[in-house]
Amino acid sequence: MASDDKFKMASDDVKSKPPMVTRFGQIVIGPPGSGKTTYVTNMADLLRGLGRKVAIINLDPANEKVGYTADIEISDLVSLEEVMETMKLGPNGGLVYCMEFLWENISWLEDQIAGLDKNCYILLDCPGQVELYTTNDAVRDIVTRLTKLDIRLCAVNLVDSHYCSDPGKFISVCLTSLSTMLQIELPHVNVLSKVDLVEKYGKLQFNLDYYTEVLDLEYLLDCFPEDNFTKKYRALNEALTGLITDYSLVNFMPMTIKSKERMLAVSQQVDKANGYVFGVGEERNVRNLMGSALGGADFEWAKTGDLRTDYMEASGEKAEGYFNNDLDKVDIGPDFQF
Ligand SMILES: Nc1nc2c(ncn2[C@@H]2O[C@H](COP(=O)(O)OP(=O)(O)OP(=O)(O)O)[C@@H](O)[C@H]2O)c(=O)[nH]1
Ligand SMILES: [Mg+2]
Repeated sequence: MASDDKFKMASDDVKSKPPMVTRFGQIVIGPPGSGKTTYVTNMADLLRGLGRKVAIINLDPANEKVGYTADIEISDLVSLEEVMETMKLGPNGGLVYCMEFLWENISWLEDQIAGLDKNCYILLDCPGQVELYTTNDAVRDIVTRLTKLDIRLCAVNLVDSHYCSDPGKFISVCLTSLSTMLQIELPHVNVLSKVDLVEKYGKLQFNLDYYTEVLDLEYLLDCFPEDNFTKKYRALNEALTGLITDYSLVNFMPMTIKSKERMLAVSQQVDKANGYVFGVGEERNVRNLMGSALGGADFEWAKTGDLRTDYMEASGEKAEGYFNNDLDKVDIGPDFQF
């Protein structure tokens, strides 16, 4: 068991560090179970397959069984179990404490990152506590510090796509995503994850594009029952849709780890958002550059067409075989299917 001293905040020890090399990466955030760790595992495989050097940083001390080997592991700094026991906290409070502890000891993370290969692309896997991204300042302070060290991050916010089948829940996740974008202050890509399961809890009221573009949320209000019991709930949702629409910041990219095409589309969007496409003296090979550039126009013509055929329409017609492009040469995990 650790002594109280072990978890004493150490803000006084944080010294300013010399500037580090320019690096690019993604910080993967989102509610519990939205698929962050699975995404990090498969995104690392995909990017490595495209020729990038990837380093994974696990910032979730509650992660137990993960499909990747982390290059930097928060549990080497702080153990969730010990925090819960020593500080008499539950799992949620413990996790928030761990992230605050990491911020107070940010020099530890800086030293670890300084030890990584200078050409590596960084993937940060984060805990699923929503308050860490909407109200608590620790994650924002950590990423601000990393940005000052010229680590150019894009936040990838995963939201489980099954929320699309419930209008109230969808409005709520749009609001959480908006609030996360405003709080984290990073280039941001929102992703509807597990889109292969989008209709698991019922058929969607609208096309998938409706949910990815988040354009006319007020149509969702027609899906609420018109009775006295839910009148106030409907009025609340009306106010919220107005707020989300006024900001006009939230939209989503649909993604499933079962589709390399979709994962690549997300990585291309992220490459534009964090500036990776423009590069800074980083070693690049042709395949890697193709990975950043390829396909944008192809995906544009039917933003969700393949997903509708594969996972939503009852036609049962699945795309078979290979895509006859560079993706065929990329070897990634067994979860992928064509
Ligand atoms: N069908 C399907 N399942 C997925 C996909 N992505 C993740 N999952 C499953 O969703 C579950 C949760 O995934 P995780 O990667 O652990 O989610 P997480 O966000 O890291 O969870 P926490 O760390 O607990 O917040 C696992 O059973 C995954 O196998 C997907 O694209 N499709
Ligand atoms: Mg996880």
